[in-house]
Amino acid sequence: MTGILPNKPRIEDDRTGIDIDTLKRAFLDNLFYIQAKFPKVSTKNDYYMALAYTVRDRLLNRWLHTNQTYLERAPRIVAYLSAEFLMGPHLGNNLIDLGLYEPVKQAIAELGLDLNELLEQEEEPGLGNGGLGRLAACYIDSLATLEIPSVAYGIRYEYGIFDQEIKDGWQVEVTDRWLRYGNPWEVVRPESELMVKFGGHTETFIDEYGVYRVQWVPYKVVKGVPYDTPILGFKTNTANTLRLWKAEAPESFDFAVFNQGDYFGAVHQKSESENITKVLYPNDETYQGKQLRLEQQYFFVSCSLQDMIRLAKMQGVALERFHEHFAIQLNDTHPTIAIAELMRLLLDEHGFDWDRAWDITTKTFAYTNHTLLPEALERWSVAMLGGLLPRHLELIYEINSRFLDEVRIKFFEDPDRIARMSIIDESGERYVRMAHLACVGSYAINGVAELHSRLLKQTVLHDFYEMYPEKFVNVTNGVTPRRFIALSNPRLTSLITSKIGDGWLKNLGELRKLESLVDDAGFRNDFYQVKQAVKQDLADYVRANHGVEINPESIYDIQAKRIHEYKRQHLNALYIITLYNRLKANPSLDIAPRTFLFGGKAAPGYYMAKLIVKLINSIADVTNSDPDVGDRIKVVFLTDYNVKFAQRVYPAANLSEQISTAGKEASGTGNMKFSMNGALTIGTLDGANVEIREAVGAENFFLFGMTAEEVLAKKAEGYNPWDYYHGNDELKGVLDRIASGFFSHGDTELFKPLLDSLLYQDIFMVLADYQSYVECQERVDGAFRDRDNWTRMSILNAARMGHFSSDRSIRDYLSQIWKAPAVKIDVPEYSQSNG
Ligand code: Z57
Repeated sequence: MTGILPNKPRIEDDRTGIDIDTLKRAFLDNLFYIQAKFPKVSTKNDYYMALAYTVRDRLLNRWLHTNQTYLERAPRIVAYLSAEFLMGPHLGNNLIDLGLYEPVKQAIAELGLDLNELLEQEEEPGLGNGGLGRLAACYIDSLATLEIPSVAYGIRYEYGIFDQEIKDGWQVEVTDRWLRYGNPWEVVRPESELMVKFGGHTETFIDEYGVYRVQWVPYKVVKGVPYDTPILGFKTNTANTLRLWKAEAPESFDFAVFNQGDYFGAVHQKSESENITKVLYPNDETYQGKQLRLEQQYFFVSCSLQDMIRLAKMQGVALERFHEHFAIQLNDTHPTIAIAELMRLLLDEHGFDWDRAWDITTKTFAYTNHTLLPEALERWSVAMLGGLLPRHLELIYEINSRFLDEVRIKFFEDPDRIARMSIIDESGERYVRMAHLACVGSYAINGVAELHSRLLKQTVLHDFYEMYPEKFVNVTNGVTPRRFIALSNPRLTSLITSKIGDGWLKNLGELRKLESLVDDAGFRNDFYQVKQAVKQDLADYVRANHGVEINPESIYDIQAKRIHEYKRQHLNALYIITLYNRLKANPSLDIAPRTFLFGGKAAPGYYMAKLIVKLINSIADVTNSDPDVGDRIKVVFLTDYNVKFAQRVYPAANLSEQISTAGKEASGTGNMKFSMNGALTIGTLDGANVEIREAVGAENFFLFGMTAEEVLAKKAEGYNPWDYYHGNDELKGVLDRIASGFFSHGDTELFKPLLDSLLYQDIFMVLADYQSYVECQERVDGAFRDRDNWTRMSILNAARMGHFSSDRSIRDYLSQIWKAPAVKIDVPEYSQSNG
């Protein structure tokens, strides 16, 4: 549809201009013409929306030119498939990326408003649970910043991760209605809808060339509608796309035909279709096996692959060369059904033969593993998968049978290995092991930190490593410094920039230039003052939202992450009780005052995690009001930890708690965000902690606990937590204190499940690491009293974290896995050429 229309519309200056007066005029214009409000009757949200549209207008040039360039030049594209994108608020980030933060702040101030208050209005898209979803968000930020042609595909959940409330110390979940006031950052593309089939059966037939073919006769068809959000690069013209799919009922599937006069049946079928993208499953690291979840996965995967094939065709790229055109990254096994789906599309819909289709498929996909925890590994019952995706089950069987033939040839006379490696688990009820399918169907398999990648090869994927050693690589996770330093910590950002210029935000290695300043007493003082100011901000927030007074002079000791037994929030809690018991025994004990802050959500069905939340709140009730404790210990459970709130938390920390059982945390990424903002870490040799410690220097890191090898050895020799309980009076005193009902108004039953789990199983070896942790915390206490030396260590942490930028991670993916070159985007000056 080009015809005689000019390719470029006339763009009003008010939609592109960035001088203060134009920004003010544009803001008022959007308030009037989009929000339909005068300032007199406007709410804060109206102002937020007017500003969001003002910023959106200013990024559209970049976005449309990027899309047009990709369409014309058909470059190699990285497609990042993820069931979760935990984006956090867009407005502030887009202002930073466009370089508009300061002028917009001024324009808004001149209108008598406060930019921070408007930023606070944005309801964040919480379309993820935790680390995995947030990693995807950091990666698409870096892909755009590095000018890599890419597209991110996912699900537009109507309800993201639940909002957390705390009632009587317990977590209560509230629906996240993030779309309630509209979403100014997305553009719906109804003209690009696609159809996805479910259920039914397959039929065979001989086609016009006499070739044996299969066709899938579905039970139902669901429509996928794409919603696009621009993802800006930092100070580049590149604006890539996050394309999220919403499920709807297809009106073309005429209900009247199928449900003669059955109005209610038709409406029911409509709501059933829309159910697919209704809500994000709120479990992090536990697999549930729910059919709706498989429907979500297949739905977004099928839409995305069809979309890529459509684009390739539009660009005249032959499907034989699909793998040259796209590198598809599978973010965990959640999108792994894509391997069977691409086979189906190539075989059944595009007439390829098996060998060619398999060759293309296995040159297209790469798989990232994010966990070794057995409870997180996805396995779909054969009955369920076959009921929902009958053709895919046939294809998976065929893939498996060919794969097992190869295993037999490579490792002849090892039948155990066949059973262990089979994509189908046949030890009881039959299951499809998605990680095995991912390994067989991908050309690269990566873990997310060096230790994790090594353990993957040694344990969970050992057989696959022996089969395909060349597929295995490591890519250590990283985080975006744009959101987690520039946007979160403007004070630190100005201080750094005043010393080393502003190149570091694109090239985080430049932070190393701060190292030499560590001997400059003036700089140390400035750095200290920044930390104190940010701590004061958090104190104000905590007073306003929790009614608790916390002391900015105290150690801000923070553990912020999903609540999970392997992350051991309860080990932290045991230390708080240890200190409490010591203070009760010796009220004049001299300790560095500490504020223990916790933030994080528990999966709604994870009983033990919810009990840990209750325990922390119960301890807080006691310690925060006991006059013997005074100001020396404060405990606060920060409600509803999310990306928006995390941005307040990371900059304010002195001490970052990274205390998972060694070998259990694949990488961790919060550990990086804290350290970049000058927190010291207390941590085990787990995940990326190992590499962080190497980078910042062992003398600037508080290490404790068993190593992953020691954990495995202890487990093998038969771990008995009772030995630790009976062998350590202080530990016994802590556990007995909980058991006595001291923190539960005399109720000795409340925390019994938690105590029993520690004393009778303790699979995460909390008791075994307790003493080492307590001693390490004593070193922290001592170190904090030397304020100037603490500041030195803090500076060195920030200065040496350059390696953990997600830009470095993406460069690693590019050189080892994707091999997709950057493409520069030209954006002609609209206001001039249209003048
Ligand atoms: C999730 O957030 C992670 C792994 C999973 O298997 C699932 Br499901 C959710 C996390 C890991 O626990 C972190 O250690 C890691 O840093 C993060 O994924 C990103 O790789």
